[in-house]
Amino acid sequence: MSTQTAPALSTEELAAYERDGYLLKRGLVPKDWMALIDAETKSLHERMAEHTPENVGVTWDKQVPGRPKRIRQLMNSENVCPGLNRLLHSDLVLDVVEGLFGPNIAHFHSKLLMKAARDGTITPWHQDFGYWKSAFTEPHQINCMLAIDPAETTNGCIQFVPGSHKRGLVEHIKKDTGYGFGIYLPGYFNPRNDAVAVPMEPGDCVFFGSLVIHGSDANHSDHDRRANTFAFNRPQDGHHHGVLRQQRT
Ligand SMILES: O=C(O)CCC(=O)C(=O)O
Repeated sequence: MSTQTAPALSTEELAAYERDGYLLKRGLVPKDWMALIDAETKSLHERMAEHTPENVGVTWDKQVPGRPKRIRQLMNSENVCPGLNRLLHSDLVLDVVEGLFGPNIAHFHSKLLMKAARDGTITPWHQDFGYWKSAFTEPHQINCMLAIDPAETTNGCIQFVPGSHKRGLVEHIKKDTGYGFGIYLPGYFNPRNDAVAVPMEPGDCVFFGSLVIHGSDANHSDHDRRANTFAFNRPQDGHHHGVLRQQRT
């Protein structure tokens, strides 16, 4: 149970999440926690290329000849980064999730989205429920995406289509991209004038549901764009890696 006395979210924040389908919480994670996460996720490309533990799942980015091997996505990131594991179980994150999602919270999965400098590829427009509909009957999931590096448009910060969660699930295309993210909306990552880029600083977290349309550009810069997404669902929906909070009945 939460030990906080002040509510994690204001009325304005709750209204913004309901309206837009996402909510940015700036500076949620303290600097010393971020220093640990930064250190533990440094040189991860090289370490995983040398040896990938069995309890994680790595998808490699498209490798351009002459360029290094780069991780695009690492599933079960809590197993390689104790700092992320601490954050996943913390009131810092769970109080916000509870405020937006309700008191019954399970850990669906955690993943690092590495998007390396120069090599990190596009995440085409999609709704997460386009991926998850085979596992769940209802789009009742929530993500918390943590910025580890500063993220802006030049290095592929996340972009959302505000309010798109209200229009329900759209038909997705299924097509191998060679680097994961093989389920996406028609048009792949064509520019959209209804999308809003969300630049983030290390320690900022953006919370979003599984129906809001989002995507992100390739990393065209010399700066990595490491991020980690924790995904949560309801214990009663199954397909989870442990119950994190449950309301007493
Ligand atoms: O890496 C990104 O910017 C986006 C990741 C994403 O859209 C997802 O994991 O659903």
